[in-house]
Amino acid sequence: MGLWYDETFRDHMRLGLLSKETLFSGQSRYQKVEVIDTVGFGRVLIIDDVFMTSEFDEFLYHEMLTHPALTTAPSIARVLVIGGGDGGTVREVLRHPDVTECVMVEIDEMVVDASKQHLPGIGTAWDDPRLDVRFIDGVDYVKQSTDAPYDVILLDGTDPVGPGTALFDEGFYAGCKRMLTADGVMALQSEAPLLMMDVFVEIQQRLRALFSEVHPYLGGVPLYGTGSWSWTWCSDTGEPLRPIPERQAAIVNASKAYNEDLHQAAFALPNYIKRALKLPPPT
Ligand code: SPD
Repeated sequence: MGLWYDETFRDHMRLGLLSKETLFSGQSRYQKVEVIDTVGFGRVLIIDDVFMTSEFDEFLYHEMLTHPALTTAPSIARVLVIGGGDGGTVREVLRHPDVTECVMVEIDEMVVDASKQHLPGIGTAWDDPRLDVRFIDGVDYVKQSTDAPYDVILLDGTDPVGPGTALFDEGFYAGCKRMLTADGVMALQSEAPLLMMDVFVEIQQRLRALFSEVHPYLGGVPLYGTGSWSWTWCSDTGEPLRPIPERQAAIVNASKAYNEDLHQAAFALPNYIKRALKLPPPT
């Protein structure tokens, strides 16, 4: 009989996974990093007691963080990923043949090392020559870097608690915008609207202060509290519902979740979210 491993959400709700074995447990200078093998979700990466990704449902998260942005940005030659130490997001980015360079900025080398060793099915693109992994602080990078701006930026961080908080503040988002081309697209994970409405709305407000186009979109990720997850598409030009058909065609057949219909449907918002964001009511 295994042990139950629980994540507690907002002190009133838990998600428990039956664990077979702990494969890795370490404390980096930033956070506690664990990989467990579970009965139902396969191997699971846990950071500071929060479920980050699982072999069972990671595609639902990584495909939806990546492809709405990479199928709509005018150019996708240069892509920056901040966070994403398990490798799932860069794997999806590098499926796009038009990407020539993908820089991944991850603060914690232990997350990448543990993922390479114990989650090889998630990070399948580590050896892609287009990938440049840098173990530096993403906050400093976007505020200080003299690198050329990127066509697409993807933010794949943890939750806004502890060290992850810095990846949700205005200064960080402004730094990301500084590192984005004028017609570039940024997409980020923006938490569970139902469970974390206050956080979700605050993220939208901060992004709206910087970008003229800010569009949250939704999908299911069973590993995360309530299973209902959001990401947000931001840009100063264009809009998210006009994907480039050739870009979609290049990836849809081998995607587990993402397709043309899901792209459109994901941006449809339920009334409780429209009201919270003061968007026009449904007609
Ligand atoms: N509540 C957990 C949210 C985690 C979001 N990031 C996951 C990283 C997967 N690459």
